[in-house]
Amino acid sequence: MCEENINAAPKRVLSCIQPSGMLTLGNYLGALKNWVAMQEEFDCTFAVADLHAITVRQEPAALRSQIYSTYAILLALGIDPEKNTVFIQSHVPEHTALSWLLSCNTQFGEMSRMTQFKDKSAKHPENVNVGLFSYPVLMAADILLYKPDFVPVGADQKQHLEIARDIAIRFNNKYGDIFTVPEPYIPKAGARIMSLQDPAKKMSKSDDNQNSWVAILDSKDDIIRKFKRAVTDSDAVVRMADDKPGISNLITIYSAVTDKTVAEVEREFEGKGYGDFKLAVGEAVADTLAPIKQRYDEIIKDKKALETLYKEGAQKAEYVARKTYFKAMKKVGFVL
Ligand code: AQP
Repeated sequence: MCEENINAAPKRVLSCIQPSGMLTLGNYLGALKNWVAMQEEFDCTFAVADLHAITVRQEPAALRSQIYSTYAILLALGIDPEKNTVFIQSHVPEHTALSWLLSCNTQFGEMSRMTQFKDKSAKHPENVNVGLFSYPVLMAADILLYKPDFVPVGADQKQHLEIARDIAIRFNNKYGDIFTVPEPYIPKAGARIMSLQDPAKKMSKSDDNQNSWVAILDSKDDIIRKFKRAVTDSDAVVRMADDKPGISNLITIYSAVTDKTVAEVEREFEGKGYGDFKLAVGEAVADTLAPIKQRYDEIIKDKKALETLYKEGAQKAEYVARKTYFKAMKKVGFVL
């Protein structure tokens, strides 16, 4: 390795998660497992994106408890709050402040093309609010404040990162060099986990059907029960195939939690029925999640320690966010 690389500062990565429900196995296998790995290689900023959660209706007491529990789960997974910046988005007011500057530099037309807005407004026709519409601008602010080199993205978030990049480039062209234009980071491994009740849809924590998702904090009994009820087909062969989305999803899950290849899984269950397979998936998932739940139970008991950590996290985040925000304000022409 050349000397230049040895001395180079680690690249910066930013990632957020919404406390819009109980974090699921999908969040874990698709994103959080990678967060834990990324902290070894990058300078990471991780946020609990609570402001985003209220784009759909949240019951106040439940929201508060979900924010605590999401933060505690990050710690229980092994994310180190000393090494990284781990904070709650609403504790850093520069997110909403910068989002106003960005909103005034974002066109109505480009926001109208966002597929997530179309999906979520179709799902909640009684609450098509302005926040839901402008959500990607707040997300652009979340990202651009911290000047990350990379933002990990799943397929569903690609469009939002693209708009954040477009906004950054436009702003820089107009006002000068303010924002770093982030690159997408495609993690080495990241499974897309589908609903256990409708394998055509992704597993989502806000799905009203509780049998469709497995929460990271579910008990072993609940996990096994949910897998037993998982929708499959009548073919009774454990094989990955496009016309077997339910079984394929279970194979993906089993392979992700056991680190076995799909071929190994298919071999292991050759000649066995779906009952045996579903039980094995449930048990393997429960075994993977049990130590996380155990650490979580310890962490959540000590609210004072948790408060100290998220406040320190907010201070670290704000130090960076303020600098970017005031630079942008100054360049736009505000009197500071
Ligand atoms: N089913 C999934 N499979 C793989 N990855 C997933 N992620 C979410 N669901 C799956 C990834 O988790 C990260 C954090 O997501 P988020 O909570 O900020 O928002 P989301 O993608 O909208 O997740 P949900 O669970 O579907 O939330 P709701 O129901 O509130 O909309 C992201 O990296 C996401 O890709």
